[in-house]
Amino acid sequence: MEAAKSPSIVVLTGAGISKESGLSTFRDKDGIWAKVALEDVATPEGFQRDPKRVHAFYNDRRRGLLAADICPNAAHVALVELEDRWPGEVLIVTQNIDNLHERAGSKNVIHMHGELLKARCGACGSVFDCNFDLALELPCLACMRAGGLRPHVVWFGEMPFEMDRIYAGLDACGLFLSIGTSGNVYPAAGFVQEVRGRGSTQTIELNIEPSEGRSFFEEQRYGPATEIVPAYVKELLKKASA
Ligand code: BV8
Repeated sequence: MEAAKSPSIVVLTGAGISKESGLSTFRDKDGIWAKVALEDVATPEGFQRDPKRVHAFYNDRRRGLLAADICPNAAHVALVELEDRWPGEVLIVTQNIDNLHERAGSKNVIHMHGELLKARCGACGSVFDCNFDLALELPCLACMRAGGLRPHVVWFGEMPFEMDRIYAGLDACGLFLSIGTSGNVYPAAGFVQEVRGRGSTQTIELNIEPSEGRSFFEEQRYGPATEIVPAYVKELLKKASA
């Protein structure tokens, strides 16, 4: 069935879209998981075992994200143009905990793995902006209790955020775009199979190299995100205005 002229689009992004902004990926050879074991810093058990170490891991990444030289790149900007000019809805589902999509100007963004610049209190559940180092002895800004603050991110074994809204978006979309993800982490890595099962959704992978899920995509384009994403968005918008 010919896809609708301007179907709704779901864009899944991973660490690869932020690489050329200067942020590390996870599974590249110089990536985060080459330097630290995910079990120690990205699981509830790791936090239970050594909260100081986990806070240090995220404080270091938060300071890195807030550094003056870290800013959105041409791939983030191209997705803003797509959101602004595409006649149908564009939903960005990001696995990233950086804020580069928002800083580029994207409005319709779901952070399924949480946000580095937010903190959550384990005692009262409050979530608040956080651009400072977290520590166990810091009191929660809402309940004033100390000892319960953690980064507002989803660790392995925890439920990603807004899954209902994500699956609704996948159900309705006519185009599923995956950008800069290795396709190793579920449930995000399974989204392409979700949409393939529906039969009427086009699927394309834009990455610097084939991902684990390459065979599930009808189309693949390889190259740096700052080159292939703007080119692909330009093509899409040209087709929509034809
Ligand atoms: C959950 C924390 C229950 C924050 C992260 C099957 C079904 C369901 C669950 C599982 C399952 N099998 C296994 C599981 C459990 C587990 C899992 O997937 N384990 C893996 C290791 C096998 N999943 C979970 O625990 C998840 N929770 O399942 O809850 C549930 C069950 C069913 C349905 C719903 C819920 C929770 C997962 C979240 C974990 N937290 N991060 C943080 O510290 O950041 S995940 C971590 O990996 C990152 O945060 C990142 O979000 C994620 C994915 O990594 P990528 O973004 O893909 O990055 P990566 O480095 O791997 O790849 C980068 C890519 O970019 C590469 O391909 C590279 O080539 C490319 N690239 C590089 N440079 C460029 C480029 N591309 C373009 N241009 C460039 N310049």
